[in-house]
Amino acid sequence: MATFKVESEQHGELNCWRISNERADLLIAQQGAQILSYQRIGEPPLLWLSDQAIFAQGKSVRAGVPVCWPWFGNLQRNPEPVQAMYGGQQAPAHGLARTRDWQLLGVEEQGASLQIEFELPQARGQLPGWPHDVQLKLLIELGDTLSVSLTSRNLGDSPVTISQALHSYFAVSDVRQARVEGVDGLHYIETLADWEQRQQQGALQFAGETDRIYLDTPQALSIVDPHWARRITLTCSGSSSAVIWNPWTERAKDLPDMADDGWQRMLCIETANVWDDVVELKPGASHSLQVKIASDAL
Ligand code: TA6
Repeated sequence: MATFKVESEQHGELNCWRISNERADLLIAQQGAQILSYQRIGEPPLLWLSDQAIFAQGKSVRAGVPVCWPWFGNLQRNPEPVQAMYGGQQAPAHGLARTRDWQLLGVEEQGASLQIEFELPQARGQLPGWPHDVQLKLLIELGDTLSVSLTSRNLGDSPVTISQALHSYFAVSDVRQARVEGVDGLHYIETLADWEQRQQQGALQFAGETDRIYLDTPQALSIVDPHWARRITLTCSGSSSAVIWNPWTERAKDLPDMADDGWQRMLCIETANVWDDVVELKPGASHSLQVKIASDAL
């Protein structure tokens, strides 16, 4: 007996699927295999979908969980082995996977959860400027929690080095009231101050534009949202780095797909393999980057 409902939806130029049951509602786009929204029934949204999101081919949606692969951010800021993998002209920010159509391999119930699996066929040697042979799959599991797992398997005969992230946008009542726990004492790269290395004191509270790479991260990080009386917990594996981002007032004004005050209702914690945490895949090797997202009342 199917307990999940799966419906096709069109959002602008993008093919999407809405998957729902009595506990949660999930919207996924074929482009980028990108989760666009996730809400547990009776709670505010867990993942944030911008009010001014643009649903266009070739453009990542400002929402949910964009998959950054086979590099994160500006390629020029990546370690040399990641840069050396790319032979194209202009390297798009956050790689090549988030703006391409993935193939839906299957939707299957496993006990009380639903597994949705995607593959990016072009990763097998057909990405422009990136001629390596990697099987790239994304497994989304919807149950009591939401789990997202990105697996890269090197099918070629030479090593492949990647950086990557599950660039998750979380919904909060007001970022100025929220805090991120689990970062106390960690070293981080302050990308807004010449990529200087600093050390975090206490929980992270937001008081301005934030764009940091946290290093040697623990398995669990959480977002405490006092107004919504909610804690969102991220449990990560295959990762020891995380990027935390909020554009704040001025950067948000420059983003055409974010309302001028949209920054107040979101923050990104991006489960990542970046900086000195990039992944080298020997021929035949595979790596999975995973985040499980849960929420509890405070
Ligand atoms: O992860 C942080 C970051 O790299 C920021 O520097 C900011 O640019 C953000 O991602 C969003 O990037 P995008 O290309 O999606 O506009």
